[in-house]
Amino acid sequence: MSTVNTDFRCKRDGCTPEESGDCIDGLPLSDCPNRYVFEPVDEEFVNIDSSLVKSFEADGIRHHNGEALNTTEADIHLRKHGATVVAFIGYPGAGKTTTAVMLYELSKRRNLEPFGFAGSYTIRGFQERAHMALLTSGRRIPDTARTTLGTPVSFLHLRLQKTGGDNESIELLLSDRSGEDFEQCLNKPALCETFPEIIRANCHVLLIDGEKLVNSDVASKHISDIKRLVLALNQYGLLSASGLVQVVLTKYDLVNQSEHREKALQRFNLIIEEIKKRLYGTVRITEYKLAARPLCSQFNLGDGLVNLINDWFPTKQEAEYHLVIPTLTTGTPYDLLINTVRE
Ligand SMILES: Nc1nc2c(ncn2[C@@H]2O[C@H](COP(=O)(O)OP(=O)(O)OP(=O)(O)O)[C@@H](O)[C@H]2O)c(=O)[nH]1
Ligand SMILES: [Mg+2]
Repeated sequence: MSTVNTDFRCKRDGCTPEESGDCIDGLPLSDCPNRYVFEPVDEEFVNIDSSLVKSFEADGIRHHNGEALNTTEADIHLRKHGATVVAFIGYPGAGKTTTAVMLYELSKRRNLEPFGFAGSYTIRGFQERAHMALLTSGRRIPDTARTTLGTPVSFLHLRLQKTGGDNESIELLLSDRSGEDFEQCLNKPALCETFPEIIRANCHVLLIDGEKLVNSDVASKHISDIKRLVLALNQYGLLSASGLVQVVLTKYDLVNQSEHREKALQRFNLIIEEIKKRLYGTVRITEYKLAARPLCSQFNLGDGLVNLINDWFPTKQEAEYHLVIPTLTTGTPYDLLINTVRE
């Protein structure tokens, strides 16, 4: 039986909720944006996590504390436990970080049926990224902090479990990289070959910014930039290496309520066609529309996320075997006799 262990710590100097049980700002602990869960979420994770921490120490790497993993830590995790690496690819503001955060937030709130939250080593990493979307940030409109240029790629860990039926679970490492890094690849295509998450990915998620596709002033440039990025990645065989490319139209709520909706969808289809042409036969390509954090009530939070997750689960191949007995015209009498026996 697993038990939830919620030993909260605070990032603020002088605030010690673990001793006093109170927040220095007088907030309920559940609303404090600076808190993080010090211990892993359940007993099963305590065991796994402590070995993870030990190995980090053995390698002289910082003690793991719930923050997003750097590349070395992600590699250690992959070697020890394995995971499906999901590489989010997209230009600044496309919605990469928001997508990762919403996977965590919605699974935790049981709003991602049939997938439920089953643990994370990087709760603090998620919470830091989610902060600007929460009421406690003081914002009226939820937002996500920019992943600024120069920030090295990081990885957020999430374990999801399918509810009902077979209770299958999946370990995910979700990449978080600044969109500017992808812009730099346009002038220096070889750069994308140095992105560890792109090389290790089991799935590449290419995010197309819906907000840009509805705006005819910027749509053409966005489309052209996407095509050039796909060319650069393809030049080094990086996209086909993962076996799955998901092309995702983000901020679908904005697309849907725009008077240029149809035009934007046509533009998205053109991008898909181009990608399919480029990658034909080398990789499985799926396409989705996503409203990870819609601003209008016609959409539910995370509309479209479940489709992405479904693709990340390994597909079960149901093989059918048929016994084929060729009809013999020559052979020994025994050959001819057994050849008369059919299924
Ligand atoms: N309306 C709407 N806004 C969204 C949606 N998803 C993300 N956004 C907003 O789009 C903006 C950019 O999202 P991010 O997740 O920071 O984008 P990013 O790709 O990580 O950008 P960089 O970190 O700059 O590379 C934020 O203000 C989000 O709140 C959505 O589904 N609908
Ligand atoms: Mg970001």
